[in-house]
Amino acid sequence: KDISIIGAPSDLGQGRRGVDMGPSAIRYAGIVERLRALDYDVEDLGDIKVDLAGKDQGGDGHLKNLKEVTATNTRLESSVADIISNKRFPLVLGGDHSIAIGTLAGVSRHYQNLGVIWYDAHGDLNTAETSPSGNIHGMPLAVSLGLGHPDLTNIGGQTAKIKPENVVIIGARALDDGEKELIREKGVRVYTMHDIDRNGMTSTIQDAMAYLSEKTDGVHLSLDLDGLDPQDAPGVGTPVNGGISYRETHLAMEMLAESDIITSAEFVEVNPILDDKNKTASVAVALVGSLFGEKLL
Ligand code: DIR
Ligand code: MN
Ligand code: MN
Ligand code: MN
Repeated sequence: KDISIIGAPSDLGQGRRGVDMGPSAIRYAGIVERLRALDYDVEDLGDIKVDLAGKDQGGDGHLKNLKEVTATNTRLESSVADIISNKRFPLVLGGDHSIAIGTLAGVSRHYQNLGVIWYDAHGDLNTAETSPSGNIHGMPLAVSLGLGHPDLTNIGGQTAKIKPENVVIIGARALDDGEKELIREKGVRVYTMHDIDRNGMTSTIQDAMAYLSEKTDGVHLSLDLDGLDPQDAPGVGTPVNGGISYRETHLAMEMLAESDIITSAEFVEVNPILDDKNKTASVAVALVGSLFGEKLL
């Protein structure tokens, strides 16, 4: 596996500043060195251009920064698609989770039946109609399913990039009413914190992998650091108590590495301004290590 890292330094999908520095924080925590130590061929392509100055300069409160988010994801879509065309593994660093719109648009060009693991406290299944905030970082999974504003769903061509039956959400504990409805209507598989508490992470990941591997030709991991408990990952804009532990998340990454099913990945929502001495970026790098096969012994 040859890995290409691309940063998407966007804070346009949510209200706080600082998450645009996520890619820098993750690089500072040593992501390139960590992967090279595992003997991968790693290239860092730097960051895509993001119009940070355009943030909150008017527009629609139901879809904040729509124009800028669209432009950002249009650029990211083509970078990610190119990386896969070059037979390399795209590893995308956020930025807030709105960048998953571009990542998934780019990745899905190369797959007929892309599976998605959405590791997150949230569902990110809102549309302008259901969103309580108007923040697009709460919408990328819906957009990728073809639901939402056409400027977003049309990025990279065809509207629906993924199928609802090819998606699993892991770690959910803060779902909005509209998201719950959509989950039932579309049959998206969700492993809530309750499920993880009951069955443990081992069985959760085994079940998710069995469910996805039957019918998919690739699996994208979209890991929102707020899926973890805020004690372990404090540097996020929308922390929710009662999350997945540091060690459980490593176990999940290690199991994914063993099965070798992940074909693209992104790590998002690291906000160094809200962090405790870059702890959350360091967690992200350690998780990347496990995802790429780092062993304890
Ligand atoms: C909330 C928060 N569901 C929203 N979403 C977040 O604004 O749509 N997603 N924080 O990661
Ligand atoms: Mn209104
Ligand atoms: Mn998210
Ligand atoms: Mn989240």
